[in-house]
Amino acid sequence: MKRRDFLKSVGAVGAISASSASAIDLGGESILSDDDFVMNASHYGALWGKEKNGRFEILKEFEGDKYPSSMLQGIVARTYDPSRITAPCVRESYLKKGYKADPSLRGKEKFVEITWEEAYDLIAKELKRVYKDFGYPSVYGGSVGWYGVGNVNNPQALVGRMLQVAGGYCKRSYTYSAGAISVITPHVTGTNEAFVASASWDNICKNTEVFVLWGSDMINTNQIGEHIPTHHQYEDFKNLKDQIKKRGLKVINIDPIQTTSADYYDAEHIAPYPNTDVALMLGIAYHLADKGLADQEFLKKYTSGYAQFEEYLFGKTDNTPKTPAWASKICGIDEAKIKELAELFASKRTMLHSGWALQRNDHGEQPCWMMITLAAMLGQIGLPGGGYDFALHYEAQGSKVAKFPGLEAVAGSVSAKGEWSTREIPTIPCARIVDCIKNPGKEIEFNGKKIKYPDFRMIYWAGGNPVHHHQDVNQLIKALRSRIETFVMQDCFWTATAKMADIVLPATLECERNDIAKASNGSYIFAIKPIVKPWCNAKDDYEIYSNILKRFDKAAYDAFTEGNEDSLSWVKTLYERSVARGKEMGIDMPNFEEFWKKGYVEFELPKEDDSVRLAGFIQNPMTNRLGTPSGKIEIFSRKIAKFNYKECRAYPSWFEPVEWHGDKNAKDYPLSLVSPHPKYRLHAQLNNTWLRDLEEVQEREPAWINPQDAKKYGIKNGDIIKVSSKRGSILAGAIVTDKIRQGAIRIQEGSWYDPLDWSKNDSLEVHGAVNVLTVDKSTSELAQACCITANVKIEKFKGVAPLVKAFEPPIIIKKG
Ligand SMILES: Nc1nc2c(c(=O)[nH]1)N[C@H]1C(S)=C(S)[C@@H](COP(=O)(O)OP(=O)(O)OC[C@H]3O[C@@H](n4cnc5c(=O)[nH]c(N)nc54)[C@H](O)[C@@H]3O)O[C@H]1N2
Ligand SMILES: Nc1nc2c(c(=O)[nH]1)N[C@H]1C(S)=C(S)[C@@H](COP(=O)(O)OP(=O)(O)OC[C@H]3O[C@@H](n4cnc5c(=O)[nH]c(N)nc54)[C@H](O)[C@@H]3O)O[C@H]1N2
Ligand SMILES: [Mo]
Repeated sequence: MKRRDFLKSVGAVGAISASSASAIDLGGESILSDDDFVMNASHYGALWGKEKNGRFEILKEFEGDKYPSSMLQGIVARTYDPSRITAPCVRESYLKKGYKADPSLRGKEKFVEITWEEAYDLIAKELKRVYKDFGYPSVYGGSVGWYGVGNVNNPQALVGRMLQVAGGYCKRSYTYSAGAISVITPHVTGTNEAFVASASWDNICKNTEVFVLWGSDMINTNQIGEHIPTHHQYEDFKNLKDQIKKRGLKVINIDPIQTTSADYYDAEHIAPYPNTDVALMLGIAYHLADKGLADQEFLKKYTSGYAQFEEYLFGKTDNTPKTPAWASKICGIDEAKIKELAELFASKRTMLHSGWALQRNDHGEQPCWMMITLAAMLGQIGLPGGGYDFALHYEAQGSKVAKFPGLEAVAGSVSAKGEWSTREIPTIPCARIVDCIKNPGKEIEFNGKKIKYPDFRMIYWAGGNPVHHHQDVNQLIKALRSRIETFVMQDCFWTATAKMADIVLPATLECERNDIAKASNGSYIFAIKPIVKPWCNAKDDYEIYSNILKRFDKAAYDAFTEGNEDSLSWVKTLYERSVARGKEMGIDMPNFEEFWKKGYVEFELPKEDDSVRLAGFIQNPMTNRLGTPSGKIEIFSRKIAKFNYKECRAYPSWFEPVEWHGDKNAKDYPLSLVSPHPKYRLHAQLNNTWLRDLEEVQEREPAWINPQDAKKYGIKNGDIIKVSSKRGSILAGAIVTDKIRQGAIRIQEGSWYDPLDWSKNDSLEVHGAVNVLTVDKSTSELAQACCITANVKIEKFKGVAPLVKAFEPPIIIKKG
């Protein structure tokens, strides 16, 4: 398949051809030499950028990028979007009254521009006050979320590094991405399964007979990278597709949505109700056990506790056998189909691959545990092309990795010893933030331990946008309008979170700074060179923190900087450490000057990678014991049994979600929400560019609904609809499509929050910010991870559609 055809199949061709036209075919003839372009990089890929008349105007895809993402094309536009923050700003009454300003006015007031020196003074003074009055755990520096790329200017690592030496802080544990899987799977297999593929793509392409996309749209989610994507994995995706014709590989998509990946593989679509997968898995497991299809030898040799689980499966513990008929009522898939799946999986080499959406739901620990259990019953774990996987959808996992010396990053804590060395840094599970703000001193369970919430008074958030990413946004806004005395936000744009802050600091974008980054698969180290000067008064994150620390002890400043005055100095230090490590590994690298001039160093990828992660354990489970108490796969966990939790038993099991199609509120709120990751954005990033025109309906985030539901609620394709849950309402644009199952609704996360009236709590949201609808509950006492779910109702919006103002900055009183 040619690249262009591929892009067409993932729906990106329009954007790519438009960009190529502006980048190289200027009037049919190139007027720019390659020398005019500067190397830079982003979450969407590496790029060559060109400045014209002082502005970043032209962008070329990096030639080593195998399948450039259309998102790359938003980078120029975002640089000059009016939503850019142009100077440090302070909320009007905060400037007058400081921490005594009325918190309930957040998001309702004007801002006043101040100088950087004033901003640094203000923050340093306030940190010192909070340390003195309340103690350091009252400073929350636990920003969670994304930011730009670059191993120096990672605002989150750096905010922790700064606060550590300034006097201490409370940080967060885990993420919204993989909170439940990261806590449960170490109990089950001894490994955090979220970030390591179970087998290489080469191995899967050779051996797998049935490939199951169980809540994974890997062709969408691999577009971006935590590090720089080179999209080599799209060659693997293509290879997998070739196996359909070559070897009769079957691809099955188990997802309420017929996804981009399902379309690409022409997969069989099995569409359960959202948040009911554990029941479906149990129904399959029951049929395997009942028909003697479960691999007893495997279970005996490699797992522990299957017998206890089987009692539950057969209903001996609760009088409810988890038969296919039982499962069918919950998940909405025919009983016959459930049996067919069980028999198919047992008779073929089957890879059960899941992304992370299942574990981002209520009791998200269970689908991970249950999928591993199901794979164990099939007896194919550790065999070529079989078993389970939770990582192939992310960061080029499973794809070949280059022999590469690594690239260090400026760490989130300092290495120098000082008065900070003995200070304990408390943590809270990131998604419990609102519970924590509202209930200081409350004790919660967390993975067998107890955590006592600190009394937050000051929040310093850098990288991330909680008003888009956190569930039940109306509650978050109310919490931020209550106890918090000072809220500092450091971002490049006037996101809704920045609008809610007291002190807002403008950070540079990658195209405006010096930095360094690696490719996700280790195939390159990239120079991030400034294409243009920082927009208005923006500064590098590193520079901002260093300057704040100049207001503290010299020892703190020195520990933070390690003698590096600016980003470029760190870039050199980090590169030279790679060169030194390369030497030890026999990898020759150019010196810094040559690297910087050329813009990248390339590292060779191996021709083949035929690895299977658990093969060693399967060959010899005695010498290659897993890191669990029994050394085996734990289907029953004695350790979890001891925790005695209500929402996580000692074996994988079905719990009714807080909201779902089968609960008693479903009459009033009949549709189950799925809010996957967007196709033309990285969360809320790039929503402030023309990329949104590729998807929006009447300027609102699209909401996919099934034709049967559309008919029932009197909605037509293209209508503006009001979507409401028990927590709030948003407007969205209806797309009526049979790519979604009846009874479900799909609204992507990341549309910029836009309340009709900022001065009110619980305002109608008019742009489609889906987290106004979702519920703020934790998955269970075990992981305390986010649970992104909601039951909603829909109606056609009548009247004049409110203007979308999400991308307008607040009113700002300028200096002078
Ligand atoms: N409903 C629903 N909600 C979800 C999810 C879901 O699936 N459904 N997914 C969850 C998941 S997995 C995640 S990871 C979160 C993501 O949520 P976030 O990570 O909070 O979302 P982003 O929009 O990527 O926010 C990153 C912010 O960093 C800023 N930024 C970029 N570069 C820089 C920089 O160099 N310096 C500074 N200081 N700032 C910078 C950007 O402008 C942007 O505002 O959302 C979670 N929320
Ligand atoms: N384009 C793009 N790529 C991204 C990101 C982005 O914002 N944009 N974000 C990155 C980040 S931070 C992360 S954490 C990863 C996230 O990676 P994932 O968590 O895997 O991605 P999602 O899009 O949330 O969900 C994947 C699929 O699960 C389906 N799904 C949702 N609920 C259910 C359910 O109850 N049952 C079943 N069977 N399926 C369900 C969704 O319809 C979707 O097709 O993606 C990364 N990649
Ligand atoms: Mo994520």
